[in-house]
Amino acid sequence: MVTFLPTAPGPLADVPAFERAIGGAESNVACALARAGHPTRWISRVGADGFGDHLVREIAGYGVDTRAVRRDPLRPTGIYFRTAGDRATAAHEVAYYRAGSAASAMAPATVDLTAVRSGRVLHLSGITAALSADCLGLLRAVMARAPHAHGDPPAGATRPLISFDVNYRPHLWSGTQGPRVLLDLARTADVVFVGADEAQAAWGLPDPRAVRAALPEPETLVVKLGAAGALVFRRAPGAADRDEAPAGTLVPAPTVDVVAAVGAGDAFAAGFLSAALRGLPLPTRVRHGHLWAAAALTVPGDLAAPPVRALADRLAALDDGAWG
Ligand code: KDG
Repeated sequence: MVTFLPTAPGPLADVPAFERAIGGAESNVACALARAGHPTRWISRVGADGFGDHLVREIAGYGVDTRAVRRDPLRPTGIYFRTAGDRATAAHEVAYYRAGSAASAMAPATVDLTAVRSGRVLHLSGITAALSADCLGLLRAVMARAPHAHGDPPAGATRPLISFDVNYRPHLWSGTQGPRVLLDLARTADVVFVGADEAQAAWGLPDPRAVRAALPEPETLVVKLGAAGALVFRRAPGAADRDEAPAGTLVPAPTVDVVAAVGAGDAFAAGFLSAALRGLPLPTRVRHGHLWAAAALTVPGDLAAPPVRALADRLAALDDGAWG
């Protein structure tokens, strides 16, 4: 999506002008990973319009392969506007203009499924599921298969590790089915990211243990706790229903001065997946997630340059006492 960022704080009704930037959960993840040197492809649909040109050019500029992006002559590129939000609560207003967008016409018949299945990791978002029945059908089609064996992205994969960010956006769901649909999708993923606040809002689950109890299937479940870090659950290899640490492992996050929270979840997912692709241990994956999120939290837009790898590796190697 093309994103319009406010040039001044305040409610949407009072913002005098907006600056164009790029956003969208999956493309944010792709851009961050590409910028960190991972070969990355973004698969989507945009309009055959100037916004579509801009989006494809910008995303390709990060080093993302955009050759599987289709241009739709009949539907426009989705856009959205947002306010700067409240620094203390991170609350912000959002106005979406994406009903009937080119992306909402994604379906098994309109995307390149060979491309979808070709990577080591396939990252998906619950936002896409909310866009249309076709989009939901696409997610169901690409996620419907047995979970991956060991939670690591396979080299020379025959099928990708499926990573799913729940990204519950209540405004995008009509009716009440959204939370149920998201839970069912999450159950078929290998790695799931969800905020504790989202899990409470969508599913009424009061704490991370309850989230794990409701979502035992994914081999790795990361429940994000905002400034307090993240609690990660991972099934012991070969154990169908037992976690290595039943209470989860708390991985604290560094303290940062938040400028804008939008995009931080995507940066977290990208940092985590980058470390997973490098074969780093699970807590280190979460720490890379935190570090990449910290970079995104301290800029107004969705996207920040991820931390330089050597520095992130050094920080991730510090013991827990240096964190949080
Ligand atoms: O995660 C960031 C996204 O929320 C943002 O870029 C826009 O995809 C978006 C959405 O629908 O909220």
